[in-house]
Amino acid sequence: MTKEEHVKHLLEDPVYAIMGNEELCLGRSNMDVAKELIAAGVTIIQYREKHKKWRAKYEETKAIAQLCHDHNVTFIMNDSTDLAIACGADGIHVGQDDAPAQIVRQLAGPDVFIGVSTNTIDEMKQALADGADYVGFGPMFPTQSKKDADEVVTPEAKAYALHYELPVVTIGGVSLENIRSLYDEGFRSFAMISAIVGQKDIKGAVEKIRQTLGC
Ligand code: TZP
Ligand code: MG
Repeated sequence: MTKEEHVKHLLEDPVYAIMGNEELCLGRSNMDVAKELIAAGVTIIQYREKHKKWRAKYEETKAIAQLCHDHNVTFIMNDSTDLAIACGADGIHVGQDDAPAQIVRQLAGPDVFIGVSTNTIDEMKQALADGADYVGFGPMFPTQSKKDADEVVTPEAKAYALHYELPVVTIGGVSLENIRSLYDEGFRSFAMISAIVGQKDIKGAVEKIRQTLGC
């Protein structure tokens, strides 16, 4: 798929699923979770695995990336540019402590789809200047899934995000109960861990989210 097609997934599909760290996935293996996400019709998957070593991540993401490609699903690697290149990921998602987007671009080339985690207006401005393709923005609500999460975003940052130049993927504490409120505020893309892979019935969870959003 081209980068434009990945952007299209982000613009047209509100559901952005983040997987990895088995304790966040009810102990299921990453491959099993990836299969369930694809069966649920998810079109964007980010692999965010903080516990395993490089080689183990490489072995499993080679297979998961291939599965995603076979199903036209955008596969994004969290944190690690070298792993993304090695496994053939479509995209790379970096945080404020990872390689800056412009370095990721130098290393991975013009076609790779790059996301940057942001919490403030300055971070959104910098992500744009660095050549990111989208930003993650949050936490929108308190979250249990990331121990060192930033403070919940300010109303000023939220207002800025709603008129920002790049696609904005909201993240952090997004749930079936509150997702509609974010949608009604104008947000259109939602990255979730606990609301999707933390649910026993992944397919059912995705369906309910889509119903709640009416798309
Ligand atoms: N980055 C900011 S908040 C967060 C990440 C990875 C955790 C999101 O998990 P959940 O369970 O959807 O709140
Ligand atoms: Mg990171």
